[in-house]
Amino acid sequence: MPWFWQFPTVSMGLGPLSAIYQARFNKYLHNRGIKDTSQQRVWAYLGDGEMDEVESIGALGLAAREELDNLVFVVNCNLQRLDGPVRGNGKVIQELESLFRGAGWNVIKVIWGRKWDELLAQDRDGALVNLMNATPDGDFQTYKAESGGFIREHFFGRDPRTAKLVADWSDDQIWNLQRGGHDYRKMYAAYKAAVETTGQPTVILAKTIKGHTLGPHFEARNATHQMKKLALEDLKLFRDRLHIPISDAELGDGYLPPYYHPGPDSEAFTYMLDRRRRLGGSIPERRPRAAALPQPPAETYEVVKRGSGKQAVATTMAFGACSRTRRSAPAWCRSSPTRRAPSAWTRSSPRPRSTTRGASSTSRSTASWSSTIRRPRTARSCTRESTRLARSRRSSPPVRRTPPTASR
Ligand SMILES: Cc1ncc(C[n+]2csc(CCOP(=O)(O)OP(=O)(O)O)c2C)c(N)n1
Repeated sequence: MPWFWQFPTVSMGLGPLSAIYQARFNKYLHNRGIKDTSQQRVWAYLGDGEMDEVESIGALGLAAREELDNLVFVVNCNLQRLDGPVRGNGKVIQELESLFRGAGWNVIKVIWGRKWDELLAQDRDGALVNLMNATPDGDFQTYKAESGGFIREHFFGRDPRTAKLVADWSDDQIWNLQRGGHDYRKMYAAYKAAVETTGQPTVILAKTIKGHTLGPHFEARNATHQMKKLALEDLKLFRDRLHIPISDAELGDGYLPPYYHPGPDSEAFTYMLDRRRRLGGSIPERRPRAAALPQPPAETYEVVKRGSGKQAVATTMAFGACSRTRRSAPAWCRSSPTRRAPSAWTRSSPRPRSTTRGASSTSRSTASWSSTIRRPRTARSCTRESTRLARSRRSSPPVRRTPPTASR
């Protein structure tokens, strides 16, 4: 698979960070007229434990400041990480909400599934909402590792008003009260609201159960992350719960269960293939289209070969000097994407001019180094960048006594 290509996201924290910078780059491409990315969106699917990594939250402010409405985070809040609760004594969803909202994001919480709506509609004095807010994540995890009867007693039973709400309900009905992240209608509504949001990035905080549908030995257990094999009994439950048409005989002892294929003409299969086709293939693929750049002629490097006088030259300075000998290195200058962009960069004067203000005769060489900075006239961010560069040039001492232009 020589062209297989993916972002490196397995180390927790890299996914959120690269998603933000990818979304920002897509905006950049669009704003500079290089590519129409107005219909592209970056979706990052993240864990609630993963949000504790510094990388996960380090660039949230930038995403809001840059108004990245092409970016959606979906945080799978199953309240568990590798081998235990994310916030046993707290509420990670509330915490994440304040974090994202404070950073300027649009926050959508999908906590309760549809079946709770009926109870919430009857909760006139807010007793149920109060109970929901006062129950820490560790308890919610315990409930889903127990049973409907346990939830009746230890959750609803804590307040006579909430106990009354479910008095007519069976334990099974209570057990089947879903969390929002497993209710596809609620999730669809959240996705729709996210893609319709403008001027802000969106985060969807979806409450789920770790090991959902895998049976009582897996769901919401602290060890779920480490459990790699389903016992025959769990396998049968899983099959029944998801209505998978595989017989007991086909399951055998459960060690090597068969794969299920819905058939090449089934609705699910044709839909899946169609989506793949529309995305351009079955796997992420690198499709390089850039033409190979010619090596600049040897004389391009003359300027650095002569040395830098008394001080050691920085790589950046040397590169800048080479780049500036445009007479000898025009090919790669011409093929740089920024020169193709319909922006002010293409309209800058053919000869570089100094942007160093107040360059005295004693700092001639500084002015010369700074002369490579061409100020763009339209792009705000580029103006900021060139000002920053000019400032840093002024504050650092020149490394050459003789301006490179003079030697040409
Ligand atoms: C930086 C880093 N540290 C540790 C790990 C090992 N690791 C893999 S998954 C995981 C727990 C993830 O928990 P969470 O983000 O809540 O996601 P969940 O699996 O519950 O969906 C850990 C610690 C890792 N991948 N990267």
